[in-house]
Amino acid sequence: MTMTGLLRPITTDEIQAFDRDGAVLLKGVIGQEWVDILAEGLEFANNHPDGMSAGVSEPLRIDQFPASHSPKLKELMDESPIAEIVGSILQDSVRFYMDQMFYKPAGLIAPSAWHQDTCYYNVDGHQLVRAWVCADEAPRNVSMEVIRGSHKWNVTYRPPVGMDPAADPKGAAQLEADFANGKVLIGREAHDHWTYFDSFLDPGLPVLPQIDTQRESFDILGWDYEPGDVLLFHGNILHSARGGVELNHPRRSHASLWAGPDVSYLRRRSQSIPDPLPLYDHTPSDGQPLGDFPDVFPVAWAPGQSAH
Ligand SMILES: O=C(O)CCC(=O)C(=O)O
Repeated sequence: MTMTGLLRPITTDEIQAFDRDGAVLLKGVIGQEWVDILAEGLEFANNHPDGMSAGVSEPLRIDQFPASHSPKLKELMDESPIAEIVGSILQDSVRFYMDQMFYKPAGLIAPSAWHQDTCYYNVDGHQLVRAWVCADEAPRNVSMEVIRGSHKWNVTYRPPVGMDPAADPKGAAQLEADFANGKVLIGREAHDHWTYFDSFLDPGLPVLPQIDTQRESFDILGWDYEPGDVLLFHGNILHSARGGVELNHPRRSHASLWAGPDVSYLRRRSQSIPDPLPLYDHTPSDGQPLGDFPDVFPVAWAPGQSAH
């Protein structure tokens, strides 16, 4: 089958909206064959849980790095126009960092809690972009929401995951010592077995605001999403997915994280998701650009590069 490239150019208005608001919904940019590949790839990942699958058979299933074992998701990451779309918004070259699956079965759709993405990972920079695609229609009441402009608040909130240090003070003290001694807090073995609660939450970071109980205090942006659209949002933006409504079909989404040239490695005390596996063969220092590891993070798209 001939696969289509980007269906239409990304407009100046869309580039400006992403910069200003921290998120933009790009309507009708990828073809139906990519939506079919996405659906197939998500079904494969859902049916083949691995050590990085959280919430198997539950209303919110989240997998880390699913493209590493789901061939169709790998094809989506390597061959679809998503890298070009992200690069076109940044107007710069982009490297793939990691991906996740959020699989919500038909029935009562689970919400996804408000959070920022960057604080989970050992990366830092302004050119961090999330590309969110869904294999199913997702009206606003089950799709993503963001706090407009929060990508520029210059604050890193505490990820809402991790064990409470009070539950295991000795373990927590060991972790603080390991961090002070320069250890990477989550090792390569986490790729075989991992949960959101293996690490200790980081009391040094501010707690997330209570957004859902004070929605009118925030400038919340949301969209009706249709397959073929790509939602881009900034790595530092506060975002969530609404839920609590019944659907007669699943809501299956895939989110990939992409990095422009200003993104560098930063060992974070709040890290709760392992580094990409091949990065463990290196010993990156804080501030080192991801571009220093081209074997791990090759350039996926650069301006002027011919489209797939
Ligand atoms: O799809 C969802 O429900 C949540 C996605 C999300 O929070 C993310 O991509 O960071």
